[in-house]
Amino acid sequence: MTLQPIFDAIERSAHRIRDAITNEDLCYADQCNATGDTQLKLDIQSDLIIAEEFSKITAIKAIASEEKEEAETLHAEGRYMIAYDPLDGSSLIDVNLSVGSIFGIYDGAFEASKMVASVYVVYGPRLELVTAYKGSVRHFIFRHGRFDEQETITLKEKGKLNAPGGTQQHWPAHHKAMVDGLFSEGYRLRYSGGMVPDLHQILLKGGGLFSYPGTTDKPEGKLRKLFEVFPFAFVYETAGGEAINHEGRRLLELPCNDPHETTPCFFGSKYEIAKVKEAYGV
Ligand code: FDP
Repeated sequence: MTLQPIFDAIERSAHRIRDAITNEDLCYADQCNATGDTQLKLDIQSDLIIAEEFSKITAIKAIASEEKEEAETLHAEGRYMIAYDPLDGSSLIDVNLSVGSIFGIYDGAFEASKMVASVYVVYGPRLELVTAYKGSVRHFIFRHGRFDEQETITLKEKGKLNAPGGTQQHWPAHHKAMVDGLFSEGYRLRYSGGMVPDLHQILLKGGGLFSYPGTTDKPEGKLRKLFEVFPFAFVYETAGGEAINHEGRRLLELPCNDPHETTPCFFGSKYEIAKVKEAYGV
């Protein structure tokens, strides 16, 4: 069964969300999402847009959104389950930095081992879309009315960028030593605070490390397995990189007992992931 109708629905959502980001008010809704973050009206609107587009695709059995507590069945006879973060990094919109949407597509169950594809959209100066499916990471840029395919994305063995997430004050000492070690090897800091553009930048510039560790205030990290971590782990592995947790386990082997569960996570090319393992003793 082809995933093309799902990719097409994501493309339609991307245009509608891009339009909402450009034209709608940036005010807060009077509610919090399932993880306790205050929701912007735009978060809710983006969620509604995606749910509406997915409801038209009969191959989709169920959807789970970062903005909602529970998964929702769309078509009982459908095959695929999609977990998505409709507008990741939305707190950056007021300063006009890039944000994104993230989608993990699963065959039959929301388990990392059942992931068959992942897709993300970058709303930046340009509208871009990346798919990881059937062993390749494809990159599209929207111009002249259509998504134009670029070169396939592959990570080099070793990159140059370092994107360290979380509050430094709360980092464990070995994590700080690892981050400092990369800087002393000449790595450059590239961190906007938006997971989508930060990971996208590392992918397109050939490699590096994005880390979001467990910290004293957030021992299990901040990033959510189902909505952020698994989809990007799938992209990084497909591009020839690696994605692990603080114990050196592949993120795509981790269980997920609650849709909003988080995990410490490290995404990078092989060289930088080896450095993480060395620093963490795993
Ligand atoms: P945001 O809270 O703005 O939605 O998913 C949450 C996220 O952004 C990621 O996009 C980003 O990588 C991370 O939080 C940034 O967190 P820190 O500010 O703690 O580094």
